[in-house]
Amino acid sequence: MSKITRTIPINRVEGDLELRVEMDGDTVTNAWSVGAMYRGFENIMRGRGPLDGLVITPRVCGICSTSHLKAAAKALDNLYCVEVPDNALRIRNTTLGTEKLQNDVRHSILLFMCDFVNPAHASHPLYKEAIDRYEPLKGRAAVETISETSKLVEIISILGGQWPHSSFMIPGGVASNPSSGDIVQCQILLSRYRKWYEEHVLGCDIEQWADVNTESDLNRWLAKDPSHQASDLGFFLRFSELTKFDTIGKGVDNYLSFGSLEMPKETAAAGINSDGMLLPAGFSTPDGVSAFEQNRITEDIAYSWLSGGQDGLHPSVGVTIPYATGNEGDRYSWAKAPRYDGKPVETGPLAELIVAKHPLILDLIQAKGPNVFVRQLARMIRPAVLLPAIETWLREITASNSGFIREYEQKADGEGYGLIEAPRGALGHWVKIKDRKIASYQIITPTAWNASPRDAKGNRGVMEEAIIGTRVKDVKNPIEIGHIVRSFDPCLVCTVHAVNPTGQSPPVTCCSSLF
Ligand code: NFE
Repeated sequence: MSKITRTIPINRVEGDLELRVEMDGDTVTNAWSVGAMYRGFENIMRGRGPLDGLVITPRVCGICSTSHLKAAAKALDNLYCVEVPDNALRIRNTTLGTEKLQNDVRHSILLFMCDFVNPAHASHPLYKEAIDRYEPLKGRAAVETISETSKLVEIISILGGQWPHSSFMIPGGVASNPSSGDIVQCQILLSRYRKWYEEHVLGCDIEQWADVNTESDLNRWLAKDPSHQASDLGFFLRFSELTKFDTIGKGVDNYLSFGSLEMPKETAAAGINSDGMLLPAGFSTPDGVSAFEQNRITEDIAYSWLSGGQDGLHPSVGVTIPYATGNEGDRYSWAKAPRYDGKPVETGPLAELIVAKHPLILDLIQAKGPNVFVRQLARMIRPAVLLPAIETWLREITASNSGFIREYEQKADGEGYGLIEAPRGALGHWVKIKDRKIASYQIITPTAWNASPRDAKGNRGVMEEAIIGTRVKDVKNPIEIGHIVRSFDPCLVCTVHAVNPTGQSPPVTCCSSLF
C-alpha cells in the first residue's frame, strides 16, 4: 500500500500543536511534531531589568505560570548567590505544588479522559458510563473537576496575590508574609481538595494507597472495593484494560527530572528517595539512574524555524532568532530540540516517579516499558505524593521564624539558572545580565523536551517516536494518536483549534470535537 502523509492539528492541548504523520495503510510509519506558533519570550526579555523576568515570564503560559515564576526567581537566586530561607521555600513549594495538583487532575479528567466519550469508543462497554462522567461541561466528573480545581488555586491567590501570572517570588524569597488566618484558609482549601481527590479521583485514602506497590497490588486494590472501581482512577483502570493503553505510545525510555520541590532545611515532609528535593533530580535510562548535571543540556535547531546559532549549544549561550522564509527546507517547528547527553528524553510525572524509583511505576515500567497507560497513571497518582508534603509545609510556616526573604547584594553582571519541575516536567530558565540589563534569556519548557522536532543527528523527538508504529482504526478519527499525544500533556500555549470539513483550521475553542 502507498504511504500518505496527513497533517493533524491537535486540539485540547495547551497551545498550537500539529502532527504530520506518514501512514502506510493503517500504521504510522513516520511523524513530525510541529510547534505551530512563534512567541519569542526570550527576545522580549533582552535589554530589560533583571527583575522583569518575574513579571513577564509567568505570562509564557496560563496553566503553569507559577512554575515559570519559580524558575525565574530561582535563576536570580542563583545569579545573586542568595540562599532562600525555609519559610520562603515552604511558600514557593506550597504554591508550585498546588499548581501541579490542579494540573494533574484537570489534565486527567478534562483533557485525557474526555477522549473516552469520542465516538471511536462507542462500542466500548463502559462508553455510557464515560459519557455520564466525562462529557465536556456536562459529565459529573468534568463539572466537579472544574469547580474543585478552581477552588484549589485560591491557595496561590492567598499566598501570592493572584493565579495565574503572579509575581510574588523574588530573589531571596517571597514578597508575601501570610497571617495565621491566611494559612488556616489555605489549609481548609487543601483539606477540602484532599477529601475530594481521595473520595472521587483516587478512590481511597492516600495512606491506604501507599500500600499499592506492584502491578498485582494494583489489580487487588481495584477488585477489593466498589469505591475503588467507582473512582476516576478505578474507571481509568477499567477503561484502559479493554482499550489496551499499555500497548501504545512507547517513547524513548530515557527520562529526565530536574528534581521536584526543594526541601527546607528543617522539615518533617517526606519524599521518595529524597536528596534534598521531595522527588530527586536524575537521568534514567534502561541502564539505571545517574546524577543530573545541567551542563549536559544542549539544544539543536537543525529542524526548527530558527537561525543564527549552532546546533548543540548549552542554553546559557543559546540564541533565539526566528527564521521562516518559505525556503527553509527541512525545518518544521518553532520549537528547538533540547537534548540531554545528546539524547531525546521524556520528562513529566512519569519521569519524576521513575527517577524517584516509585515502586508501582517501576514495576509497571519493568513489565512493559513506557506507554500511554503508565504515563497517565503517573499523573493521576502524583497528587498522593504532593498533598501530604504541602500539608506539612503549610503547618510548618506558622511554627517557624525562619523568615520569608533574605537580603542580597546587587550585581551589574552575572549569570544564573533556575531549574524546576513544572506540572509537565523539567523547566529551565537561564539568564545573563550585563550592566544591570538582561543580555540573554533562554527557556526550555517541559513540552520542548517531549514535543521537540528532530535534532541535528536526525533523532526524532520523544512524542514523534512514541507515535511511530501506532495502528489507527479510522484515519478520519485517529483517536489512538490523540491518546498518545495527550498522555504527554503537551502545552504549546494558548489557542485550541480544530479542523473544519474544508480542511482549513480556524481558531475554534472546542473541547468536544477531536481533530
Ligand atoms: Ni504551558 Fe508548562 C508546564 C511549563 S509547558 S504548561 O508544566 O513550563 O511544557
